[in-house]
Amino acid sequence: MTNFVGVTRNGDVAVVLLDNPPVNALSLHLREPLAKALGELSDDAGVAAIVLACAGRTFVSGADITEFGTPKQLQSPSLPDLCALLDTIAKPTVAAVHGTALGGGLELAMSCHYRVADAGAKVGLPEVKLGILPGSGGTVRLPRLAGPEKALKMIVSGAPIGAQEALAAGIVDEVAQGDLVEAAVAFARQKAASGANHVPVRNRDEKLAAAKADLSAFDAAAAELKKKARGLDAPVACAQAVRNAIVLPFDEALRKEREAFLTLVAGTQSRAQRHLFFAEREAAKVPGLAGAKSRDIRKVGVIGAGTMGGGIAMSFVNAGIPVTVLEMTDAALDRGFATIEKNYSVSVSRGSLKEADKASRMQLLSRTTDYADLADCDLIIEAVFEEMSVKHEVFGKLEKIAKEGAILASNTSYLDVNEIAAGTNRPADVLGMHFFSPANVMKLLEIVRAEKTAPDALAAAVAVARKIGKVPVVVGVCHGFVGNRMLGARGAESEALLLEGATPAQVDKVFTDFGWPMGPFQMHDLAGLDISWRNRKSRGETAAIADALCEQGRFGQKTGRGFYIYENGSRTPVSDPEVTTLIEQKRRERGIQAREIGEQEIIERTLYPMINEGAKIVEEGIAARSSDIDVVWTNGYGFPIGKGGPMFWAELEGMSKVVEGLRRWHERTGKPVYAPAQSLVGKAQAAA
Ligand code: 3H9
Repeated sequence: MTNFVGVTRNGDVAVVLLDNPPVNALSLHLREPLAKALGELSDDAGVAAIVLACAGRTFVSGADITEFGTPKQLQSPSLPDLCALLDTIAKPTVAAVHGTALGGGLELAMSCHYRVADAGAKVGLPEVKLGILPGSGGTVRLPRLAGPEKALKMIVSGAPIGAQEALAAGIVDEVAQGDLVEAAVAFARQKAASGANHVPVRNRDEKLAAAKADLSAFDAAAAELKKKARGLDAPVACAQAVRNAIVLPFDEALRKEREAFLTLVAGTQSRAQRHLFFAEREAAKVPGLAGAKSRDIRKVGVIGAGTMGGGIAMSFVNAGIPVTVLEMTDAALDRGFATIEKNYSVSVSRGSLKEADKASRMQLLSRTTDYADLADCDLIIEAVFEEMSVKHEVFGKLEKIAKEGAILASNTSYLDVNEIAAGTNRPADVLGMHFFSPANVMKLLEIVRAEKTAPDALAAAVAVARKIGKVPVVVGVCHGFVGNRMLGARGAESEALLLEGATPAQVDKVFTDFGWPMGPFQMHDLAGLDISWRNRKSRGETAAIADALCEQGRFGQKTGRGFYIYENGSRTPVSDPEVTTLIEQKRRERGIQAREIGEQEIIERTLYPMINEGAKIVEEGIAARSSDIDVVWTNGYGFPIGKGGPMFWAELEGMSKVVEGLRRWHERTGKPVYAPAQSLVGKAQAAA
């Protein structure tokens, strides 16, 4: 008996209880006593069956990720050693699963003969999200339990499934009603008494037979999933490993899985994705908020039923929080509600939402044109026109009707939240909640802490963001906050590249080759060129090419023309000779001679200014840490997760190289975006 593993007896059934808070990860200090306990119980003639259960809030949620890349990860007994040991135990072994059995946790459970799950339990192999594949038999055991196609889907997506679905798939043998451990003990006792032969999962090949005979359906499904891999190695390796499970003997497939795991875990993509896993959790730790009280948010008001307001409202009702949407007119409400309805109907027709769930979500939505109807809301978010005078008008109305302690939030993407707060008589209740479009889909939520925001209001905003499935990052007040301020630094130079000789398609290709879903010009076209045009005008700024396109009414995809042409509502960008002519004209006006622009230059002149701006943002305290910036960019702007976000990528690239590049471009152009931030210079010196 140790602190981490306890063994108790319930008659002739032994219950092994793992206790390694917070999530029972399989750290070496847990694996050692677990192997010892299993060895002893296996040899103990007085034990008829073994139940493996966990203390605390969850079953084992995986290998201990903090051990990856350290000697502890491989130290014996490793997780594969434990699974192999379970394979050799003749008496029935039963995993009692509550909370989440993820990754190595599910691999351990699948190495038992049977699994009994709590009704609320979830099981999954999320390794792909960490840039790896299951490395302890997950890819060879799951297909044997659930069939290869179900296993493929679960392993390549990494998404967990609930207990009932796991039961139907054959991953779980029983869903317990009542006390889980008691149910697992009863199940184990009954299996032991049955005298049946307990076949380890490794020897259960029945569900592989059909795919073994004809691989075409499996290969087609794998090809479909691999298409979405977008430069990531892990999904491809996952699909290959499941295929190996079908075509190779168990031990051979297991050996190949281990080999692939060790290669991936040592690679930069997995390092980057592990960095993001911890960065997201770190971002939830807001300086000055430890132990702060929070406010309850039970009802939300949203002002504006346009694309943004509608998406925000959906985010809350999706999580079961009722929302009242306010608009100026009934016609605007009709339009907004029709769009929400349509969005849910699309999900129903795709099979991702049940009709009944759609109905219950719609029921949580109410509508009004009267501010007084927002009086019972705990949080009111405005998503109205981006202009300070309009914001002041809205907040002026809100301060009159909102109940005491209600949080008043602006969804502004650029404006000064201190100024918005100063216009009210309750600045402590005011903060920014900057959603990203489409708000019901995008994970990122920048929560803007203004000078006078009360800690309990901020804590409540962070908590509700997590509740609705967003990844919150608390940021300070500056123009554009973290994401859009850095986007501005990138954008200025993208246009300069065109003036000096590059084409939109050439720049965008460098971005998609890097792993972005789209390049800056495709993104402008998608977001609408008019939005940044209006923003530039409000700040007295210009952008020669983008301004000229807007003057011609070319606002991007919504008008069918922008930096590219979009024929007949298509979303595929096609290069437009008229844009080439326009760029040439702007060049001539400025007396610029076009020159050859290479890939490295495009990277240096777009990504380096972003990194530089990011470093300045941290220096100014707008972001609490540079990993918060990585969370913003990977969750809100499509920065490739396999590169870990701009600040992590800068470390991979080498700080000296980045600073040298910034200095070089600063000398050549004199532009402030290239003047290296002090903290980058310091890091480069430390690395030299
Ligand atoms: C694997 O298993 C590989 C194997 O196939 C092969 C091996 C040979 N390790 O998320 P939370 C920490 S790969 C270490 O806020 P929740 C986390 O950092 C693994 N630490 O809680 C946080 O620390 P702190 C496959 C971990 O309730 C604290 O626990 N498994 C691990 O919102 C609480 O976490 C996964 O990928 C870990 N595995 O969500 C599952 N997991 O408090 C990863 C968590 O200092 N985990 N921590 O910030 C999760 O998805 C969620 O943590 C979980 C709980 C759903 C379990």
